[in-house]
Amino acid sequence: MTPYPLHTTRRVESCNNVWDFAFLGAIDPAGVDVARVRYDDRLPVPLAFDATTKYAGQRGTAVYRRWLDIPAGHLAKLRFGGAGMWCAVFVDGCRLAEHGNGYTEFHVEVPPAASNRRELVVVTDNQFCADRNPVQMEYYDWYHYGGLYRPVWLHVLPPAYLAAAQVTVRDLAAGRIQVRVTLGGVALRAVKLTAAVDGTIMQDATVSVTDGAFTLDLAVPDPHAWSPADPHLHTLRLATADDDLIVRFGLRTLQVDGARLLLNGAPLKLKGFCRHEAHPQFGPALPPALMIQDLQQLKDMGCNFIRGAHYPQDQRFLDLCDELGLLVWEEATAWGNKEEHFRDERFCAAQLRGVAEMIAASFNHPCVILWGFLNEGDTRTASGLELYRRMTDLCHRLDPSRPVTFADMHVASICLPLADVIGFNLYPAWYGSEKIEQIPQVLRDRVAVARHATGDVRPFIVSEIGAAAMYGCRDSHGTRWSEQYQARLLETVCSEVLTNPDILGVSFWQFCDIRTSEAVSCVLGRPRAFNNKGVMDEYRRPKQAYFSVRDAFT
Ligand code: ADA
Repeated sequence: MTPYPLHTTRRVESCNNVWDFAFLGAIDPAGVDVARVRYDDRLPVPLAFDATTKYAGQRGTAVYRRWLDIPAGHLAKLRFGGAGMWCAVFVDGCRLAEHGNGYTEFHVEVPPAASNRRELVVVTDNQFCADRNPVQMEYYDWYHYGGLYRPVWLHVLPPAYLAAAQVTVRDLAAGRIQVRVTLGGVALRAVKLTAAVDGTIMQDATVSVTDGAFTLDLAVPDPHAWSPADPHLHTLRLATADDDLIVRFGLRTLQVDGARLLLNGAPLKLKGFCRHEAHPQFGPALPPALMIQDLQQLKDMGCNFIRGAHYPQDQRFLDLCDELGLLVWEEATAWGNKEEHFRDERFCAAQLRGVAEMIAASFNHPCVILWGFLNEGDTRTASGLELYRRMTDLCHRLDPSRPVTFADMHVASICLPLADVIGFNLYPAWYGSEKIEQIPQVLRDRVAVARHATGDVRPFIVSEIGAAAMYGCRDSHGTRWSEQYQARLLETVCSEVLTNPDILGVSFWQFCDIRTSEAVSCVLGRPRAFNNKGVMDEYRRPKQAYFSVRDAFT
């Protein structure tokens, strides 16, 4: 399953078959002599090296190698869906790129050479290192795998190629869109281009190029709006003499209106879950069939909303959300960061880069309705305010069409006025001493806190709430950790969220149980080294709360 954008004229090849693989242990990856690595295994990719039996639980440097067939003299590009937690890319022994942040897509241009057969080596590393990857830290509450956990594709390119096209809806009723096109390779001053929407040519002309980019204003011949109930998609094909690029988009608008978020002018109620990409057998390298099953289970529960916790989700998953009409809060990688991080320019730069990479990769997904970042950062601090402002400004600049949010947890937050949509994580009757019956009042109080902080009325999402339940623990007392307790708590939240017009929606914590790090499990109380707040266990077997949510949402 290849994610959009697609191409019909250039050669695109999946690199997801077997690679030579060597695990070198806990060494400094900078010291790897790629020419001398002895490959001791063969691994299919994508496969996180920590998800397999042999490599489970290991931290260190792992090296992948395969051969690329690129015609001599041709430019090429490698598209990496995600490489954790850091990697360096070498072609024929030349270091072409480095990338930290395992969950964002990145591209590496491969310069032409005289040979047809090129050696690709990817050195990956999942040791925690603030220099290599400041956005994934050991204390975060999920397990950080390693390796190529999302697909890699090879693109054989013409000298000047179509790098990206971003579609923005200008007029929903008239079906008018604006397309920002970026070129790569040899710099051109003008390009002859055909633009077809759903197969109908809407423009065929020479356009001038400024700084490697140009903008088109196009009409969609038979416009059909996208919505969760009717997730209709259109395609745009751009073609030059020797390249093409096919993007898929949906015609929909978003608008914040007081406490409401309007999609195509109609108010939304968001009903959903936070979801990590994880499974005991596949680690973070979920096969498409499992993504589909996850979505079927969300639909079965009556959900229309997913918060991608706490990193951008796989592009193939977002393609499926576009097709099935699920709405997504997409979020850059972070967790509970503090002042010491916000004061570290390395951390700030990596955050800004992560959000820019996320927006570049996901711009055309109609399913994405919110850009988010910095989950539960310390929003009470001046340095926090500074970084949250930089992140908000960047999101608005890169994409003025979507509202910006972040999951806050601090009643004394000074960052809330920056958010277009307020997100609050809270765990009444779980970490706190409240009773389940008090939850509705706690939620109303939190809405009041947000209004006081912003001085106005904005949409409010309960971005996390929940309770842990051990799968199979059914207890007639209905105490904490039992399936009954979790079910009762979630039921109570559902009835408040569904009836309170001041609450835009909820993304329960969480879709299914997930592995976390052992360090976290001691400090936060995580039996089995799992975060057990899923309404399903890690194999997607439903707990009682699954059915309570389904009853409430459907
Ligand atoms: C936080 C955090 C989640 C998870 C949750 C919990 O809100 O954002 O990732 O750790 O708490 O289970 O306590």
